[in-house]
Amino acid sequence: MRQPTHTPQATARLWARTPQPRPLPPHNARSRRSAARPGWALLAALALLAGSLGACTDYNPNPDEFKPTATTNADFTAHDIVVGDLPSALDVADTNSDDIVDLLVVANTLSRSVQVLTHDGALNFSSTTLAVNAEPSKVLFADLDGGGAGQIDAVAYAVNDRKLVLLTNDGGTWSTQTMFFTDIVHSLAAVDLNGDGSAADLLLTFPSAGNLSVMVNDGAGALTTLTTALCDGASAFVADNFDTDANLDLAVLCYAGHTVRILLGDGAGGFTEQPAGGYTLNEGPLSIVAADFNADGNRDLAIANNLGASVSILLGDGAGGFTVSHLSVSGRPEWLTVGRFDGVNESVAVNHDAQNVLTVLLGDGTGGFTTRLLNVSEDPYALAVGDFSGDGSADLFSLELVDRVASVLAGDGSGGFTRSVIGFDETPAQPRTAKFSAGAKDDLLLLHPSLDRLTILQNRN
Ligand SMILES: [Ca+2]
Ligand SMILES: [Ca+2]
Ligand SMILES: [Ca+2]
Ligand SMILES: [Ca+2]
Repeated sequence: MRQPTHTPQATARLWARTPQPRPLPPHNARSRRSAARPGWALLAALALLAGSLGACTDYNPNPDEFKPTATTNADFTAHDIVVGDLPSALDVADTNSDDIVDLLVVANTLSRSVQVLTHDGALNFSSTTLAVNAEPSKVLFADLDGGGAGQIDAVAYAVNDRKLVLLTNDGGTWSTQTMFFTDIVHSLAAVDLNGDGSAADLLLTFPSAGNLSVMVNDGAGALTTLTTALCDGASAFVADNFDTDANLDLAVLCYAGHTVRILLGDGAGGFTEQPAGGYTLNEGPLSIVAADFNADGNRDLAIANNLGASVSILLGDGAGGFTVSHLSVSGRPEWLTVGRFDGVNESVAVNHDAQNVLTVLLGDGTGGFTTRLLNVSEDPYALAVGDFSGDGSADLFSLELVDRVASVLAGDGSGGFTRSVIGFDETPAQPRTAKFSAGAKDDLLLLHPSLDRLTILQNRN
């Protein structure tokens, strides 16, 4: 991660031009500036505390280097949706399970509102704006009260205000409930702890406190908060099932100690750690994804170690245990994504901060990986995976900062990619793969914080 070039006096809007929230290491900072941007000084301190780099194994010293073959893209049509002031997060919902997005929700930070947009199926949207009396910086859909997909609710978090806002939808009438936390939330997710499909439970990590909070839902929207002390720098997590019961389990990154902690859920908000202290990674573990890399039916993990120039692969044994290996990659790996780029095996893709390359770790279906480097424009900062070509195998979408472009990297089904480029006037953020119409090809949704709008990149099916 590079040092920010802005002055500390920079306005919120200037910060908003940062296209994607950069890695958010644990921090205590109280200012608006550091709320919108990682706590650089603390990150450096944590990096020093984190100690020496662990050994890397299974390094492929001669990865195939991919050369782009095209520089234009005529496959997408852009549709802009004007929203409130400084939209900084979004989520989508498909309420009738036809794969087509029905609802969008946007956190408008400076408007102090959450905006719900209803899609008519033809790229027309009607909007409901909900005042939240805070500056929301995260937002997600969640069924809080068991109303089902037709009355989906939302949760917003406002880092500047330390507020969590529950927005409950009762037949189109929304009510809000606010909760206050003294510590900053890093990651927020809505989950189903016991796998019964009832109203969502909430999970939050608090890096500075080293805590995980579990907000257990009684099924009707009453939340009971259980706090689990975890580790300094508890940050990103993935919720999945790592053993044989139906209860949701967690893998949580501990930034300061560069470990991943495995928490096996009891379905009621309690967790048992296995093994105590977790597994050691390399420095700066930043992002984590779950997939089944060796096709044995057990969930596995991949973790990007931002300061350790590696991706850790943890193969699950189906009983909550993992076998760990570390794959060396180019510097500063940030955001991991998973896709079947060959149409068959789960593979990993990751961007590298301030470089002009992506790494694809092409899975062989047995837990082994071949490293592919994909040339892109300078400083790729956000990735999405989808089938943009409609051939049944995964493709990549990468946003690149310096030239304000996106690369569409169409997989050839055997691990090769063809690059085409889309240009932007302003740097967009947070690409989401989503479908806005029927057809084999996926569309994309982007956030433009500095332009107060969303952009749908509609694929020409
Ligand atoms: Ca739908
Ligand atoms: Ca489980
Ligand atoms: Ca597996
Ligand atoms: Ca494809």
